[in-house]
Amino acid sequence: MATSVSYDTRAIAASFALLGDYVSAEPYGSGHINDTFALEVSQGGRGIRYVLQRINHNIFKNPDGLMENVERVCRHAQAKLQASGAVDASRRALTLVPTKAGRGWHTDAAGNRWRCYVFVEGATGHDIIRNADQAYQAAKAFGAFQALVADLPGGRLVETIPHFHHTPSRFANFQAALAKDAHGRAALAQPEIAFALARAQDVGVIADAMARGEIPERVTHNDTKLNNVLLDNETQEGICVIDLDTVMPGSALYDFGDLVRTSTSPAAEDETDLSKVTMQLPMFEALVKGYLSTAGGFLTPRERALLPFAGKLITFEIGLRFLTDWLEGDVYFKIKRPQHNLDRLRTQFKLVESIEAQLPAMQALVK
Ligand code: ADP
Ligand code: GN1
Ligand code: MG
Repeated sequence: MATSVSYDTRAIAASFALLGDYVSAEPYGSGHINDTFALEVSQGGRGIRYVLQRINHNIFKNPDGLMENVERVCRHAQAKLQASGAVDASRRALTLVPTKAGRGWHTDAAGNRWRCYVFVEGATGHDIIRNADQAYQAAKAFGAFQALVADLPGGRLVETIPHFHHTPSRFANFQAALAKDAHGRAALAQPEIAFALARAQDVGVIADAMARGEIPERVTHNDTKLNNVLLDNETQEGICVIDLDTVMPGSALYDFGDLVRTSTSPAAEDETDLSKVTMQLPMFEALVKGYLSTAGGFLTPRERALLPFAGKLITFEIGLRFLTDWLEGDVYFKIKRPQHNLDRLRTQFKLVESIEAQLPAMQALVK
């Protein structure tokens, strides 16, 4: 849903233990879910930036559980970085700024949950992949993230959104939205609906194998799109994995798959010229190399074998979610134009087709 609400960011910023004077807070980034601001405070006359974020509680029904997860992961990451003697630890993992009351988040009078992070300067979250080195670096960073949280103490993380990557449930949601067609929009997406229905046999491949115990449950990120890892502007190193809202139990395959979805095509997620949408094999190769350089030590043979298919499945799943949101009247993802979700779902399905055509080559590469 498009948001036009304005917030008293000065008052909200005042709740956090910031040692400086409020200068400004500008909307920042291109995330589809939360409201993110680049907050600037002046400290002794020097501008220092933070990220101030409103958690979308329409989507995250348990924001307290979500923030517990985020706090645990940040604490664990920082402890490991400190132990390894990293010099720039505050750029290598997210650091929460506590509130003046010593909490990890602030609740405003309207019930909105806010958090504040140290701003990772000198790094960028890219919406579109530019070269194979970026793909390598992004995949390496997400693999390292999975390795980092593999020994997270304190028990199972809260499931911030249950069944988040249970593709059969996503398919069932799509079928229900189609049956309702509450906004009379199905007529505008007939080829895409047929495309989706024709792939029903794919949806259970990973979820069913997990249920049978053939694929392990791990702590995973679950939203590994390219712009959720910041690449260092100088070195291109994947310096910091961000957007920890969906870190929870899941499959490593969906994490790798979302990198294929977002880092192999030279087109934007909402590109309207579909001729630009294609899975580029050299980018896939770089993703495999980068990912295996950090995750290769713990992946099972079955997980390795399914890496190419995972790229197809999650691209299909996210396409289904855009299609469902289109049918339901744009209630989930932020949109900037009337047919935004329709444009997004078309790029996803075009990419699924491109992956399908190249699956044998992708499988040969992984072998
Ligand atoms: P969403 O869930 O809406 O995608 P994100 O947590 O991904 O929200 O944040 C949105 C954008 O804000 C990111 O894509 C990134 O560009 C930027 N961002 C988030 N956290 C930081 C940070 N600590 N430092 C610098 N930029 C950040
Ligand atoms: C959302 O929050 P953001 O923009 O990083 C969504 C992901 C989708 C993605 C599609 C919590 O990610 O699941 O894959 O959009 N996040 C949530 O671009 O639903
Ligand atoms: Mg994001």
